[in-house]
Amino acid sequence: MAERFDRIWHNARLATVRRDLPDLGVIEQGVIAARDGRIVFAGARSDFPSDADTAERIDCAGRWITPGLIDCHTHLVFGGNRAHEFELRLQGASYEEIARAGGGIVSTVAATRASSETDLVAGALPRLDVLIGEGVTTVEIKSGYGLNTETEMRQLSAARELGRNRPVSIRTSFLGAHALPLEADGDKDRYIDLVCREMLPAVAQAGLADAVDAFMEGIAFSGEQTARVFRAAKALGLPVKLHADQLSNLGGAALAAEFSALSADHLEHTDEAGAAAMAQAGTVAVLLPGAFYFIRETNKPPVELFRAHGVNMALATDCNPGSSPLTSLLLAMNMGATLFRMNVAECLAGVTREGARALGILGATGTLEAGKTCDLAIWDIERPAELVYRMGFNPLHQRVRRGQ
Ligand code: DI6
Ligand code: FE
Repeated sequence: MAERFDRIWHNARLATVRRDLPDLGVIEQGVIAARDGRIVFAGARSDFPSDADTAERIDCAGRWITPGLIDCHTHLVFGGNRAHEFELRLQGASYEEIARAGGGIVSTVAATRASSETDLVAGALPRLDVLIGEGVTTVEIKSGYGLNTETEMRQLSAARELGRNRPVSIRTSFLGAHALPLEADGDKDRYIDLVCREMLPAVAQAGLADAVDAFMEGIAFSGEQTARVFRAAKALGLPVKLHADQLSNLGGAALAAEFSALSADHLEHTDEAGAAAMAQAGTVAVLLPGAFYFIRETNKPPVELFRAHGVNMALATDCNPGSSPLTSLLLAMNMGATLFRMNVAECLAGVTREGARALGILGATGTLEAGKTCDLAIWDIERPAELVYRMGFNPLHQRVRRGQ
């Protein structure tokens, strides 16, 4: 009997981004077939069963299909904005100086605490819609602007609600250890106690977090404090990730690797030992060129060391009000290439396969292959390099999520 499909996309060029194929795993004359929201065939037309019984056939007229894009590091849900702080920075203040003077993250915390869940969802939707408009089908969203149990949970709950409001998969990370709230009175250890003993168990109990993140930095938390958060996360069965070596090298990459973190993110100041440890642990390097650009960082992440050691690299927007008010993954790819010298295949894998790996969901999404969720981006381009090359131009023809 002929095989049955709900829908096929034919006359397409596929960038499958499969690891086992060279470069981007390109298949000219490609076909994708879906059933029940999953890919059941992604390959050459010549291998596709000619007697297939298909309910709907979509002629792609030679367009390119990539996996739906994945933004694996965002702080999309927050109150207010920090345009005023941007003005101060234009007058000469640095990102770190503003943070130390009580601006920065804690000012967004005040605005977030004053926002209802409805406000938070309404504020994030326009940002999410811009990402979706570029073919994004999965977005990671962190908490970290509540810094108390109630507001952290409200932020995460708003993130989950976004996934019910729009056809997009949301993955959440609890980032209670993002900054020290004012009421902690400078006592970081006591605040970390609160994170580990109260906030994290409550978040885990409510099923609001898929992973646990922390900000290890001079203006945030030490390696010892980060390790306490990670031990508490592991005890609850949650995977970890880390904002590591962004402004200075405190050994964040190595610490993340020690805890088998899914990813270590930023990494502008990571050294060779850190890169080697990440390779050994299979920890993905999530590079965030929007933050590098916006705070005018001069140290680049050691992309060549990552290549030499075989560390997988992802790219994300880091969308947040302070260091990266960026809602374009396409522009993040362009910046990954121009600022960090990543090549086209690395940039495209960075927002698909490696983004999925950084979220621990590579088994379900991130490449075009049978068995995965049918999340696709269909592009009006002549070659994949166009996705990386242009600035401020969106060639998306259509986005498909779960086969729809
Ligand atoms: N690193 C960042 O770049 C963001 N958080 C972090 O840990 C910045 C967050 C902000 O400035 O609001
Ligand atoms: Fe971040």
